[in-house]
Amino acid sequence: MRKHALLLLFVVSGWSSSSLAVPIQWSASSGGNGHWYEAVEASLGWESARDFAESRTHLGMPGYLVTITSAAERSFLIANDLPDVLPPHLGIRRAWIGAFQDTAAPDFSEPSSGWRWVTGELWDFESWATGEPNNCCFVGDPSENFAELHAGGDWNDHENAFSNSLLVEYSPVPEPTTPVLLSLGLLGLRWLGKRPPGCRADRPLSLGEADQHPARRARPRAKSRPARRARPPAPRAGMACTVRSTRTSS
Ligand SMILES: [Ca+2]
Ligand SMILES: [Ca+2]
Repeated sequence: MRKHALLLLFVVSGWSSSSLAVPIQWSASSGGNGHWYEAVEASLGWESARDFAESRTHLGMPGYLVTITSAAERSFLIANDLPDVLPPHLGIRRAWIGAFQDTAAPDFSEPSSGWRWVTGELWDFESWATGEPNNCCFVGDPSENFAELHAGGDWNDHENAFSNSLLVEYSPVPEPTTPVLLSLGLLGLRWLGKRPPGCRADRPLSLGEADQHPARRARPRAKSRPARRARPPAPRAGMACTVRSTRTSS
């Protein structure tokens, strides 16, 4: 379906012109996470695309390169023609996603290990195309450490300097309530000799009790943007937004 084929011309200061598809929501009523997704036609390297995505907002929610963390989310994107709504680029409808290879990670090894999401979400779902990731055939970079999504839902690792469109995901920023803050608060209440609301005993909450505490239940959904996101190494001078590859395959 092409129900979100409306495209608007958008000029990004310092970057190439981009066209934006109307964001669509994976609604909770359809079993989704309530997040919004947007295809952006661009000609950006991965790091520039990441920065561009994080400069955007939708309905007050911050954007970031899409993180595909489940088969259901992958299916949602496919069903809504993402990235198929974008024009072909070098013969393939494709877009950057928020996956990168952390070369400093203890588990890093080429080509398949050390992959991370820009949001810091758990990496426990993959959808690589056959033979990918292969860390192969790069032109301008020393390696392929960034992922793109192809029409049909499969991923390919590619070099940062490759010129590409992108998919942006939008979700609410989580409240500052975390297990760490909750624990600190409970310790403080214990120090003061007070009981937190809902406690039936003058003692710290057990882990199970903490899960039932109103403050804990107010935590955002599991797939939310963390306060600090893992980021790949800083770009080398002159690399970002530089189109060096002219090949048609990956
Ligand atoms: Ca690689
Ligand atoms: Ca590859």
